[in-house]
Amino acid sequence: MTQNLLNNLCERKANGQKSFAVLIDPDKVNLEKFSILLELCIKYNADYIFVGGSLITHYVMEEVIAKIKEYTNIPVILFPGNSLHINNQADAILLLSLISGRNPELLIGQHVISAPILRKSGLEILSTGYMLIDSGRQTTVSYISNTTPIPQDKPGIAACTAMAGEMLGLKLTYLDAGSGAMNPVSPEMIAAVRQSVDTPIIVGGGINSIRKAKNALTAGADVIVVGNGIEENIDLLRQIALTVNSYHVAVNSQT
Ligand code: 1GP
Repeated sequence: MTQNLLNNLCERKANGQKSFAVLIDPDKVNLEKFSILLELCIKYNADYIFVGGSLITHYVMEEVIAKIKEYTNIPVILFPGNSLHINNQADAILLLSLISGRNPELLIGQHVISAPILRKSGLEILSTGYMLIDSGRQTTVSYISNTTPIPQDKPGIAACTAMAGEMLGLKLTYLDAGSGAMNPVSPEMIAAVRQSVDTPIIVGGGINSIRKAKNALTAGADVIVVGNGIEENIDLLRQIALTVNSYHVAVNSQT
């Protein structure tokens, strides 16, 4: 199975290059206006398009991915809530093990059910230590996953959890405050995780301003994921893309 995206993520991390993933929740897509969003993703060089969510009620995943593929070659990475969200039109899947929680279904159960389907799918498998971080109020993902997020003021727990995930062989670490989070993952927590693992670190949940994006990137996030903020203000896509790009320029000018 190819590991192009994983290799690319690791290379970017090694070069200090930051990435921007636009998260598309199929439930919230207006297929008629979708082309505008996709054109902005192309214009501002979004690095990845994540598709998914913890609860999908409108089964338009197929149409959403087909439309993305019609417009652009930006890699489409599934961000699934469960095994029903596997779709082999995408390029890759974040195979999430919810290591911050103690729900065996989301640590290994769904993975066992999905393994033969994934093997046949041709999707690149991105094994990911997925950690939910408390954001000040309960999010859909913590309710649906039936897990307790890591307290936001306990960076040490996050660091040890990420370390354990890396020791178990997980290739990426994803710190998520949950979609529409009141507070994003704190810079202190991102920095603590950064010091404890070598995997690329993905950070998302509640990043809805340039300031919050900068905080995450400066603290050590390699990829930032933005969904809700762009749904509310489509211009945020441009703002975040330019912010991420400015880190790239800063790195290049040092060399
Ligand atoms: C949620 O990390 C993602 O799982 C993105 O969150 O929708 O709040 O940007 P937002």
